[in-house]
Amino acid sequence: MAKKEESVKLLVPKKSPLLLELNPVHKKVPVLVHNDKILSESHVILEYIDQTWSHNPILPQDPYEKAMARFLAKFVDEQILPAGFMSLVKADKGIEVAIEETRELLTFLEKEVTGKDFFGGKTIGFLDMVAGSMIPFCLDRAWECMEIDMIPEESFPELNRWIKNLNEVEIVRECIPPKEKHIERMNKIVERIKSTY
Ligand SMILES: N[C@@H](CCC(=O)N[C@@H](CS)C(=O)NCC(=O)O)C(=O)O
Repeated sequence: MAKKEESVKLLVPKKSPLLLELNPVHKKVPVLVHNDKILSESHVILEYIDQTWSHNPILPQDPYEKAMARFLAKFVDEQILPAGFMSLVKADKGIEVAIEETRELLTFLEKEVTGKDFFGGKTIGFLDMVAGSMIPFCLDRAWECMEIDMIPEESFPELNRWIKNLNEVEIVRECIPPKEKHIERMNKIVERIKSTY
């Protein structure tokens, strides 16, 4: 993807001094360092990659589809993530209500991926990266810790097919932490959040 003389570094470690230096505003990963240029915030990083390596686009080319991919990525971050994680862990309104609310939000994604291999069409794109990293490979592992089958096959056949397709992509498999280890880590995060509220 990158030319030989270019230098690209994607930081994944936790709050190291380097992370604090590179992302003093949010102090969060991911951070992209490309030829000494520093960028944080995952959507911003993906947009930058899309523009920089434009022969290999991540966002759809059609303006409406591009706007919709951005809209749905924002929806995943701003609505599904807090509903699916924080509200279940806090469960102020009761866990069953929080689960139903989360499932209601997931039905929007179920419709969007219907009949497609990926949100991006035949190959993974911007929304697959955002929703994929957040839903099957993050939230679903936290739900598993809580013994919740949030995306049952019978209610979400299309999302399940999409998750299966994602798991078959080699580069995705290479980036995803081993399930058991990841669930162990998510368990600690769930416990930490629960004890904070
Ligand atoms: N809006 C940010 C969120 C980044 C984020 O929440 N990163 C988490 C890891 S997935 C993190 O660094 N958490 C450490 C912390 O909050 O202390 C993005 O999309 O990049």
